[in-house]
Amino acid sequence: TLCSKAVSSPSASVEADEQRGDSVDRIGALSQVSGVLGSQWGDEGKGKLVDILARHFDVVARCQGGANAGHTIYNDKGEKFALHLVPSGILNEETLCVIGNGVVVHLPGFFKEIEGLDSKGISCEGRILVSDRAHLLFDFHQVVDGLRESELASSFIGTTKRGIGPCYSSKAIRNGIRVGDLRHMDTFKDKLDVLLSDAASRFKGFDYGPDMLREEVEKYKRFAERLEPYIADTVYVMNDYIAQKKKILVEGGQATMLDIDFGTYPFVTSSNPSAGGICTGLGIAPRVLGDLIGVVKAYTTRVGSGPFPTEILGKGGDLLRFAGKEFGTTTGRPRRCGWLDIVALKYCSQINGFSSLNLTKLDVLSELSKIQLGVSYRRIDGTPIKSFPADLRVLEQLKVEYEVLPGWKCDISSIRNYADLPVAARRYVERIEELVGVPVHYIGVGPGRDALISK
Ligand code: 2SA
Ligand code: GDP
Ligand code: MG
Repeated sequence: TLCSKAVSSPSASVEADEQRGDSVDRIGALSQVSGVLGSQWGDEGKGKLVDILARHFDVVARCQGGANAGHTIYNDKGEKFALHLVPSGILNEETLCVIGNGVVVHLPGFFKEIEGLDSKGISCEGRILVSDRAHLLFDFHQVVDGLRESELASSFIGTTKRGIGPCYSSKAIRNGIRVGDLRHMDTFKDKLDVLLSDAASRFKGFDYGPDMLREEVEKYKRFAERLEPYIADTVYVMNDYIAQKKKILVEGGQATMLDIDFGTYPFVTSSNPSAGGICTGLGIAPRVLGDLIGVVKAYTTRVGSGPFPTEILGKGGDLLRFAGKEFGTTTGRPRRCGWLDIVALKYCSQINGFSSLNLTKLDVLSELSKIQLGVSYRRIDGTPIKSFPADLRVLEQLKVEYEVLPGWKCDISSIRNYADLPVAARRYVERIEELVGVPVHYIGVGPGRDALISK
């Protein structure tokens, strides 16, 4: 059923236009350097928001992660785009996209992504800059990712097998190869040999011989030429843009609960998807950072292994998975589903200092007659837990206390004004604001660009 106040054709209504005006004002007022960060375990809908905001920014930059990210966007014609390494600003022709030093770059995937965009009429030439300081992620990193996962057997992390952990390991152990090294092909072969020999000596299943090295070097000679127009000193470019008062939007990949420092270690990714990653991954100063928008799904999902206190097992979880189409954008894996976890969200908001939240996928909860909010944790002995615990054992055994709120039981996907949402939906939004202490400025009620309510 459609909600009684819902307008049937929102794009044609005067009300919707006015509302869009409001949201443009709010978006237009965002700080010179703003960020969009995942505040759960990823897939909150960051790509959609970045695409919407991009029109109001000169630059959209990625600062961490790599092609493990999957950011889904629908353009005005309803065509679907799944972006991995390319920033979600690419659909807006005026926007320059930057892949910062903190990103790990798999060139075969990068060129494939660019070709895919090109075939859909999106030209990337001259619109993407790749940092000369970014590390190259090779096919072998992906193979090693798979071998490590197999070795872990039942305690596997559930990585995307995109080579992320192994590439950041090469970076940290200091034998990684950077984008800028493509300009010195004379030493490239020896550096790559060190990496491949290392992998071969560590993993029995790793097949390595001189042919592989020769072929890989030949391939990278061609990539080096092809990438040359994209390579830049992005630290200089970013700071120059900042000095010129240009507007920069940072697009986070993954999320704080997957952060290598703050997430549910070791069930995390290998970068810092939280606010700190913006500075280290782009070379910009903390004091230039302004608004940081936390993207929060109206419920919670997680792909891969690891603790998930508010997970709904069985039928309830299946219901959310199908209603929300919760399958990995990169790997197609079914996402685990659960209730919104306020304890985790408060922890995440503390770490990042969100100025506002974008609550997404509120429409997905429309069928439910009751909605639960995980508001506090207790140890099995009953003692309250103050904040999100680091200890995996505590996390696995804790008891979540829930608040139960009434559902609204009607379709809200065509509503564009906050006031037109059913009372129960508004109560849900406002209870989240109250509990987290951060205002919700944007509410997603569908995957499309127009399905955004400004509050
Ligand atoms: P990795 O590959 O080393 O970064 O995996 C480590 C953990 O991080 C999780 N991770 C993600 N979680 C949600 N979404 C991600 N992107 C894709 C998407 C995922 C997909 O948009 O759907 O398609 O499966 C993402 N990338 C990394 C991962 O699940 C591990 O828990
Ligand atoms: P990201 O990794 O944070 O960019 O998120 P993903 O793209 O991996 O997953 C979010 C999914 O939800 C995508 O398929 C989006 O098209 C979709 N989506 C985003 N916002 C909304 C919303 O408000 N409602 C609905 N129904 N879908 C949404
Ligand atoms: Mg995703």
